[in-house]
Amino acid sequence: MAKIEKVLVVGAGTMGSGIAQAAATAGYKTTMVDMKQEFVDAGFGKIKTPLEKRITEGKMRREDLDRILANLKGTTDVEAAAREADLVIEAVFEEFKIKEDLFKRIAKVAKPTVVVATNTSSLSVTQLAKSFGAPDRFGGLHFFNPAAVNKLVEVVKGHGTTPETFSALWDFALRLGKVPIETKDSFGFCVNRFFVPFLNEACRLLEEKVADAATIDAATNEVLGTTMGPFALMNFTGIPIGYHAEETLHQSFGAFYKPADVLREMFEKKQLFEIAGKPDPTKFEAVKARLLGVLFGITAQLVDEGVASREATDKGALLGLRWGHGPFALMNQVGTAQALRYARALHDKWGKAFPLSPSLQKAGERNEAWNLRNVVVDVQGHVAVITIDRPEALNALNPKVLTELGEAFTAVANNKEVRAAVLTGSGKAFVAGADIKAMANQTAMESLAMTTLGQRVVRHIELMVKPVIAAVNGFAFGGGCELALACDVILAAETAQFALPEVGLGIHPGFGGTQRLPRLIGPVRAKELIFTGDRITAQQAEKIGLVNKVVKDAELLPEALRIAHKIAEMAPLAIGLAKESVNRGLETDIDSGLALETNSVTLTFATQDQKEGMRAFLEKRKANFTGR
Ligand code: DAK
Repeated sequence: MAKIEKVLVVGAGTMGSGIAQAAATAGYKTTMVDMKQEFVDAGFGKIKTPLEKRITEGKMRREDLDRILANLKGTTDVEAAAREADLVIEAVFEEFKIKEDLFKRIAKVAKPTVVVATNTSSLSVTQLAKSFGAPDRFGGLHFFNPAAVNKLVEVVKGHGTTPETFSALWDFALRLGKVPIETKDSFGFCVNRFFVPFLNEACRLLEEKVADAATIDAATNEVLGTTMGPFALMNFTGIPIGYHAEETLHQSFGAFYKPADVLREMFEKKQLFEIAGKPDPTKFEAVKARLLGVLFGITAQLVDEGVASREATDKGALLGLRWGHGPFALMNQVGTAQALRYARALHDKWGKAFPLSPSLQKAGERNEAWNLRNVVVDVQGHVAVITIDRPEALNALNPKVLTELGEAFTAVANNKEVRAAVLTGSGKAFVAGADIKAMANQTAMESLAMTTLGQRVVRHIELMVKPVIAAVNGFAFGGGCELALACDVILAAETAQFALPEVGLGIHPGFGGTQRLPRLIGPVRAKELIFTGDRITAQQAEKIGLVNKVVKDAELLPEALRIAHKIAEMAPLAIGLAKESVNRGLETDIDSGLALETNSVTLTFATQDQKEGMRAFLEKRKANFTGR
């Protein structure tokens, strides 16, 4: 798959200009195309006006805007632009025929390696791929408004999308600083599938006079931690968007998704909802029961259908919709038994049109919480990759993440197949530190509990027999830097940054930073970093010996895996003993260290691997170590 350098965004409207801005900001040579020059100019205006305002407010430097604009071109000649592009993102009017014609035109002129993505929110990616003619190089990139700012991107696999195309689109989203979630090619993908009927149900509550709009908005804000309820939001984004989206879902998923009469009326009369008034809290419970019933019922269904995972669905709500809670985390809060009752009430009313999710039924009948993971373990042969996956908070370490990290490393330690591990983060951070929100109001005793938990995990990584490679993919701040310091090898991506900013928060490093950093880079350098809280680049970190080496962003994981697999080919017991000798030896005087080494190396002679290693050398063949 060719490297993506030149990006073409077709459509200079709200979404197209936002996507073009995001691509140009990330350093891609980006062309924005539209049918008429005035549309292209308007697209540039949409990009420049808010950024000029930020400059006036002192929130952005002019040179940063100049840099973005230097990466951005506008044209009306789609063919000429398509000839050059490595990636084409279509963001034109949401009509199949218009998109179909466009993809046919692009297919005629584009490079044979071009990757094409549609930003459709309601059409089938698989059907659109047919009009391009090479479904293997076609997928969906569904951005959320405002596309330049909103962190979420749904990366959609059409039936023909190859794994290479999917990962090219996924990596592109990452380079834009977005949090991608994988979704199946199903109408509404993940987020609109539950969000649009959620808005529609709010309309039904209004027309059934269960509550007025102000009350429904206030009840929603209370339960979801939002600042705009359904009606305020629909007024803000425009009624037609919600209406059309609901109508598309209606055609695919049946009666439950039929647009509410009041929504259709507002759409036809081009009116906005009346949202003024004093909310009536006595009606909150009735409103919540219905809205949560829709939310819980549909999100559980879409996960059962394989549209997205539970974790991805929660990320969709947190990042795409800026809710305070994901639906599955919220189900855990109210209890899955209660969540099932809410969903069942709708099922009883609608029958087959609102099917009851089997997984929700199963969990709810036992009132079992969903197991939502923030740490993912992927075992690839003798190597385990442990990924901290909480990108919405830059992988900040809260008690849940620390507990799961502990469990992950225990599982790796106990897995006889695994000989080395790689630790990394998802999104643009390795780990941006201990969770400040979780710590802000902690008492000293609560802080002690978190320190104990965190230090136990970090020490476990340091002491475990199997080597651990930190693949630092982005911010490694505070507790994140300390986590990396406990690893045996530290690789950094070019764009990674390191810092110990704790003193700026009125605390100091608490996961071993005051101890391990001076041992690694010397006390004066460590004190400078700890006392100033300064951020340093990956290159500076390499210079002071904080990291082993810096590699290109795209090569970070492959390089970490290469080293891990190489280690995994060596004698595991000898490596474990060597790791212990180095670590313990650093904490003692040279004579004690050498004594430790003597005992340790002597022990290797009691292993079968020593016999195998030396025999293999003499027999001029590769050793086959078994870890015995
Ligand atoms: N904790 C909680 N949330 C965090 C976070 C953190 N450390 N870092 C980032 N986030 C959240 C942000 O609040 C934001 O959430 P929303 O506002 O969207 O809800 C989201 O992640 C995205 O972050 P930004 O919008 O800020 O992203 P930017 O790219 O603009 O900035 C940044 C990235 C890394 C420069 C910035 O997020 C930042 O400065 N973050 C804080 C970094 C930091 O100060 N880290 C050190 C944390 S203190 C102890 C044990 C351990 C420790 C101390 C004591 N004992 C238990 C006593 C260790 C302490 C630390 O690590």
